[in-house]
Amino acid sequence: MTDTPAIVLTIAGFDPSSGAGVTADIKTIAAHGCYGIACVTGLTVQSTAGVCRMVATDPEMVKETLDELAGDMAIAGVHIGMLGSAAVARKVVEFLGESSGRGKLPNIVLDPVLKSSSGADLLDGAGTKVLIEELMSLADVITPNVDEAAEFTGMPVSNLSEMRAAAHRLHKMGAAAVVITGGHLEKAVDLLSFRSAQGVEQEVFKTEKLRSNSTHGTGCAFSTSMACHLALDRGLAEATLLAKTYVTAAIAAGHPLGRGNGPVNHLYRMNQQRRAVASGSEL
Ligand code: PXL
Repeated sequence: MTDTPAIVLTIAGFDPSSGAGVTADIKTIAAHGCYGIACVTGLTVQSTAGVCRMVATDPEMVKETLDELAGDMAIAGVHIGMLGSAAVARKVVEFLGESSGRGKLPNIVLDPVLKSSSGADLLDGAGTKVLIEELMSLADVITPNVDEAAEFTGMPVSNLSEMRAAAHRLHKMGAAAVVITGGHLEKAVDLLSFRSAQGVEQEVFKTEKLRSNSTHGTGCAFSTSMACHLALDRGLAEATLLAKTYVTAAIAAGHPLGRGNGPVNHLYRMNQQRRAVASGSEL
């Protein structure tokens, strides 16, 4: 019998085009050799052209799903994406917090999704307040992009020194570790910031920016990849580097799909394996 894979739970919305949300996350989790389980926080009507509508899940359904899964399986990592409503966000807090009586789940990565890349609201003001005031401090890492970091801190975040300052503010607001993703900046720069015995330590990850139309779901893919690497016992810096490498390769391997902003290719490694098998080379 083969070893049981690490189980990674994604708590996120449903994007029927599968570029973002739970169906995309399951692909990312499978690409990392982990076993994915999911709790759907809301449905969206969307295609590569953008989000038309979002309806949050009944909060009781969310709580019951999460309790049922956690009672059944040993969860090694948790990814949180779109929450959909304040009521759902509160149920996720109840599930992850001390009041659950379950003990802390390991490797919780919070991607604080506020809007879709096409600009649709995926969490309202009340939900954002729950996210900032209650959920942020329960996560091991949060992965805001520069716009989300600016919204949470009220500070401008458009270059590396502003990213550093915003990360310090986010620590003061309760975040244990932060990766601010700057994929939209001139150079693709991510900043990892975490508390250590020496105080706050920060590490910068830079790559050339890819010009591509296959960028739908990059935030979900990055944060889910981080949850997988942490679940596989990699440290924060290694997980950040490997997640960035995964997303960059998934963008580069994207196919032109749909009439809008197409999905990243979450399963690009399967194609590499198929090519290796077809050419008779070793895997
Ligand atoms: O990329 C953010 C995001 C997360 N989750 C769902 C989404 C989107 C963006 O469209 O639809 C379900």
